[in-house]
Amino acid sequence: MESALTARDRVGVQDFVLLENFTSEAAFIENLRKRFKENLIYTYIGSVLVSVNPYKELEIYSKQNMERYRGVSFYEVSPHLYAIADNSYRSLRMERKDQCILISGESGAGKTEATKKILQYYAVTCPASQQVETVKDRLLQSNPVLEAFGNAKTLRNDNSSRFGKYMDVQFDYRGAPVGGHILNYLLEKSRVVHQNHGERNFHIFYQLLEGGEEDLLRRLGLEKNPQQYHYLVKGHCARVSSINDKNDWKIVRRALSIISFNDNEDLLSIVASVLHLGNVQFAADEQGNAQVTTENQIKYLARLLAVEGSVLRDALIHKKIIAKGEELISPLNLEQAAYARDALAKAIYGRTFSWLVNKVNNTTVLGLLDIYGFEVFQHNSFEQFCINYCNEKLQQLFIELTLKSEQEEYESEGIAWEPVQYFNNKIICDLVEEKFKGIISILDEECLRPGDATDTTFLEKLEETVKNHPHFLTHKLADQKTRKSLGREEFRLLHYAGEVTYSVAGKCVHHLNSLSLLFPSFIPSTQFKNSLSKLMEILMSKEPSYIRCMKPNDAKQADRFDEVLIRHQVKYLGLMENLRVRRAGFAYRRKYEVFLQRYKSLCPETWPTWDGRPHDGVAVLVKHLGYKQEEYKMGRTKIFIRFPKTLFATEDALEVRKLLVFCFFSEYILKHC
Ligand code: AD9
Ligand code: MG
Repeated sequence: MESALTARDRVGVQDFVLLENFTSEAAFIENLRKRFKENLIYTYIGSVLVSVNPYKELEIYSKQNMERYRGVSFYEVSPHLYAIADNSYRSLRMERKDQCILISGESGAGKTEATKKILQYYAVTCPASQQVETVKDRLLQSNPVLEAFGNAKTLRNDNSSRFGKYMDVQFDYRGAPVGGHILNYLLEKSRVVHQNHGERNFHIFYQLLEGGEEDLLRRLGLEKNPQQYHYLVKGHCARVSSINDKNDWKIVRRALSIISFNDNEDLLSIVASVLHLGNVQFAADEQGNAQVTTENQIKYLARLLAVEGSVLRDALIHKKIIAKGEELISPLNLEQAAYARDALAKAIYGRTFSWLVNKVNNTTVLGLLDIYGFEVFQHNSFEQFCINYCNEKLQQLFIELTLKSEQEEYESEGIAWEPVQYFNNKIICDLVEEKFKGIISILDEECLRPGDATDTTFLEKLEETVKNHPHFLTHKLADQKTRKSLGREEFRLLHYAGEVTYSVAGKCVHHLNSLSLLFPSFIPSTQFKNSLSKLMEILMSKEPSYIRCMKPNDAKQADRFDEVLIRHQVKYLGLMENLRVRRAGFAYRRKYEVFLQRYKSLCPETWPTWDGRPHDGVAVLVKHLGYKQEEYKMGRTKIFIRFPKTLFATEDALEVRKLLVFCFFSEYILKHC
């Protein structure tokens, strides 16, 4: 039998708070590495679960394994998503408090997989009935549909979520799921018309072309070959070895029918119309005005979208301006017409996606949040800005709630709290969202200003307003050395996770301007800010659990642990900070009942049973074990132990005792049988 001590050497500790050298990042990473090598991808920091993507199928998600976690105390079993899921579910039922599970991490770290596995856990372990079966089905089946329309292959992840998702699951008084609700955040619509090299458009387009039955494709006027469609060839990788579009199509079709879409074909008509729209071409007439040259596409579009062809054609090559209360129609040049076409394609797709989410919802709490991870590309535009701002907000929530709950626990247990120093990223959130002087305010103001607003005026305004901010930099504001790394149409933000340089060229102001012309009520950045702040309100009202996902390498490979990449994530997920807060007081805490149950065999007075209050039993037990005054504190319902080594000694004693009992029985058997 392996002793507790050697097992710890080999597989590390299952809770970082038990690390002797808890301030050392190297020790932290070493612990992760050991566990990763043994396929132990989950580790705790107190009640926070840290997960490292294994990039291979592990045998830990079976029904039997789910049963192991059902109703079992957090620390009795090895760390797992299921423990978090089960713990939230139990708190929901016992304490009648809404719960939420926040899943964060960078692109490809495993957030979506974690969400799906948690949903599966609930589907299998929660009580069932006919109605519940329907709800479960709908919840589970909404996933492939939303992934088909909202996920795409990117350089970082072959199945990258290009929208944020917050999912509520409602349980009845018996603890059975009776409803669900999904909120979606900012779909990356620019992908509909453009993809970077090595990336794809949303999965649904390829699935439809690869898997769609012949007569369906004929009705939609589509050819099987993705190369025929301008919107599908920008990234030069229509086919990806890890993705089976044909198979996925079957899954999506089935899922669509389970969530009872009778109007499947309408939905697919819209998908097809986006592809046709992408193939609409223009040529300039003598005046330089754009004319449509692809009549065939207009014909299909008219049919699929049920509009008049001539109206659509006119709309694509003209713009409407309202000046001094009068409506003016003026022609577009080639570039403008192409821009309008793409804007229309994005808008159609974006609205279809929202419609789809609504449809899934119309059929209500434990929330699951799976949002896009922090992103840094070579070229970062408005969308990366929104995504990173969202992550910044989640980090802020994490810091506030972790500290808050730590503090509250000490208070409720009657134990003195000493404040901890930590980096609060509120300063960066303010820089983005403050009224009048935040980046979003300035951006919107510039967008709404008619006529002369440009990317440059936006940048100048930004420089003027936030010039002395320690987390903001532009070419003009930078010192000699840094200046070289910044273009004139860029600004840099120092996020909690690291520096990101954003481009304003042609993206920000221009992009927003034309969109707000198409949909006057649509001001994306403020809208995004408002929906985020609503989300934060929802999350604040619930009791949070956290899953922090990490990716071990950029090659999407199993068994590769890239230390540099891991270190970066440890840093920007704020894990060391989290550990420090957790260890600032007591490394380990357990309810008296749980502690007594586990260790009662170590003391003759508590073994085999203790008849008094668990609190008193633990007091007798730790006295017997020789705990010193400064090593622990007795709270109202829990014992708090300050140093890991105290606990290790107790654990080792338990191992030795098990060994003794085992020897005793062996001897007994040998003698008597
Ligand atoms: V993004 O921000 O949406 O781009 P996610 O959602 O964090 O990202 P995702 O869950 O999609 O990442 O995981 C990426 C890939 O890693 C999956 O497609 C799986 O192939 C792989 N993965 C992730 N988690 C697990 C796991 N627990 N077991 C096995 C996994 N493979
Ligand atoms: Mg995802």
